[in-house]
Amino acid sequence: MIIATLPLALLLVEMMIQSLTPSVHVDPLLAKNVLWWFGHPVVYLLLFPAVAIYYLLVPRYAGRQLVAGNVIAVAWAIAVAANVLVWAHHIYIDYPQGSPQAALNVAMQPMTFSLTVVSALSLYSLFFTMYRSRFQWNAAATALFLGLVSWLLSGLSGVINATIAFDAVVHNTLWIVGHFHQMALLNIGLVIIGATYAWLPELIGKPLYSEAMAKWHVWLTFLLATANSAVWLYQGLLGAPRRYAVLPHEYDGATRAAIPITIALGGAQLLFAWNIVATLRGTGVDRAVRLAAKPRKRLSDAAAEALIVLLAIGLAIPAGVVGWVIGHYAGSPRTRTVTVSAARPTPSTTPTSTPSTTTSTTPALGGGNPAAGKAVFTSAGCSGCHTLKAAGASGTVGPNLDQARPSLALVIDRVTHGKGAMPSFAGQLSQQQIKDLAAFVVASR
Ligand code: HEC
Ligand SMILES: [Cu+2]
Repeated sequence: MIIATLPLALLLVEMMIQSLTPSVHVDPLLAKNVLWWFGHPVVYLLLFPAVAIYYLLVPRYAGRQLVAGNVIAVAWAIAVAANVLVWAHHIYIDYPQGSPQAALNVAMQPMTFSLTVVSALSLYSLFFTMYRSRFQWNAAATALFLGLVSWLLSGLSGVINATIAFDAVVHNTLWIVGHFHQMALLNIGLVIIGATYAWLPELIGKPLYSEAMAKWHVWLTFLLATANSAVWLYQGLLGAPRRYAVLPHEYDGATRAAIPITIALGGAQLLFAWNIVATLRGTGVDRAVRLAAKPRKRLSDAAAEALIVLLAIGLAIPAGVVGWVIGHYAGSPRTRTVTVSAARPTPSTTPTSTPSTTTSTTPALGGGNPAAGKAVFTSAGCSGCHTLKAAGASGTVGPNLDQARPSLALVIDRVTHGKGAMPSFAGQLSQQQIKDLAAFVVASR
């Protein structure tokens, strides 16, 4: 952690100096390499303690020794060293022409794949430690098991991310957000939850308030957070960009469906808070005594808890479906109108066919106003992904528009329909705004 922090702090200081003295120059590509050289091990620092907890608790609940423990120990020792050598898989898409970065990035692919072997071996040994054991399915053990399942699921989306060809499609989209939330929240998060249920009672010498409540919490967290990540993965594959406060509207349907899921996920954490507070206060002791005296009461307690949770799910799922339906159908008619009429602008040859509503429109630019287009270019967020000198834009996600020199028709088509990582703006921009944009891009070259 300390090793990683110092160079990052240095980078920050350099950037502060740069902002005050523009003549000082921090090479952006070097800065990104430095950030991830130290940043990737920081990501792994989250994983290592979680892995250690698996190795401590899974054998305990399985009642037997870890399968292939020695092999795993050697594998992780190698992984600790090797994980420093995969930093550039975070900047796969950054390779300016003529720089050695492209070759470096390609080399990161096999390096990254080799690291997944260690994770795969770990999952193999942990699952086989549980397999055919008398596994004790209490809340802590369930959390660990579901954490392992999540490690497997998010590991799979990690393996495909490790190829440059696939990353070119999902780079800077919500797919990435879905992937790392599943890894961090569900693998590492469930381990923390499991460890709390396992060790808190031992630490304070009081029983857990409610094992049943803990199990509900663990299952709900797993199911809801998995669904939540799935929505991000899905939106990402459709091209929804990440780091947007407001997404292009075509993604609204899925976002609305995610809202009740997220709220229910937050609500499920109340079960955790309640259980922990009650455990700390020692309510579990009284409860254990009471339950021992009246064994029948236990059933109704568990049933009441279950009823509350079922009610929450029962409300959340229909709300999600309704949200999705509203979101899905609300935006669609507008999208289609734009599509049809914007599809065939024929610049320069047919000045009469262009509607001249604005005085400053030029027929050669398909009825668009370049000055208005410039403002749209900035406000619609094109600058985040594209380089275009005339707009002062230096994004690197999509093609450099100064070099690509797209035709009027291509700009209108891409902005209207999107392609790959480029979102469609049809639901967000009017037909005239798209024409203005196209006029601006074409006039700027
Ligand atoms: C989230 C990032 C992103 C945003 C925002 C974005 N684009 Fe793109 N754009 C891309 C990507 C990626 C491509 C390449 C798509 C492909 O061909 O697969 C692209 C392609 C294009 C092309 C085609 C270039 C060529 O020569 O093939 C044009 C023109 C274009 N974008 C214009 C725009 C305009 C105008 C905006 C603003 C309304 C915009 N883009 C917003 C990512 C983006
Ligand atoms: Cu990494």
